[in-house]
Amino acid sequence: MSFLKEKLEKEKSSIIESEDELRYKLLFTGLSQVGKSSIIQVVFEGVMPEETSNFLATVRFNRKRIDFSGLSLSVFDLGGQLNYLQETYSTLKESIFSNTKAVFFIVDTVNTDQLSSAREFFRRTVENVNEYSKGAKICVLAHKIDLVKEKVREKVVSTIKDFLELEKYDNIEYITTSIFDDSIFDAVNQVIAK
Ligand SMILES: Nc1nc2c(ncn2[C@@H]2O[C@H](COP(=O)(O)OP(=O)(O)OP(=O)(O)O)[C@@H](O)[C@H]2O)c(=O)[nH]1
Ligand SMILES: [Mg+2]
Repeated sequence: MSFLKEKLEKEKSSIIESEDELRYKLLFTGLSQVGKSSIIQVVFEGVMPEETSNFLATVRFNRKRIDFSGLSLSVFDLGGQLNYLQETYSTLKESIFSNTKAVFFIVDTVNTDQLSSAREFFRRTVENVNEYSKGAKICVLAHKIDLVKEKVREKVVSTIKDFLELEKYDNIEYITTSIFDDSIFDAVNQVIAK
């Protein structure tokens, strides 16, 4: 076996450890800076929303074991920079997407200039879920809604929905969220409670 292949195999088995198979696996994905790490730390780790403003970009991905609401969770936070997503959506996709119970795909409601890239990764997210964790819940979060003026919120939210072509898919939840109010807690609870 070549050195690289061996390294990859080792990495794959370390992503799926036996203890994790018993945990409820949640995946947070989406482009860089959309708020994935902030959501995880605010909802599961008691970090104050204001404390997230200087977070560094996630390198590759992070996995955390968290006990929350009586559930033992395995929470995967995928780094959204393109070089990391390219890796997690290709060589690592089976390990990343297998055994997943719910996937949150986060979209920024303010920086909408990268929506075509978001659509591509959303499409691949659905594809990977269907291939490796059929039946897992998929929830799109139209996030950072606090930054969008009330009178244009509806329009922005429906533009994102159209852009991701959500009408093409069945059973995908679409929720508007912010870490600055209860909406993010409600969204996560709603998805994992079902
Ligand atoms: N206004 C506002 N800002 C938010 C919200 N959620 C996250 N942010 C900010 O968005 C920025 C990026 O957040 P991160 O959580 O690091 O983004 P990420 O998706 O993990 O980025 P990568 O690790 O590069 O993939 C931070 O400055 C956060 O404070 C929100 O609901 N509202
Ligand atoms: Mg991050």
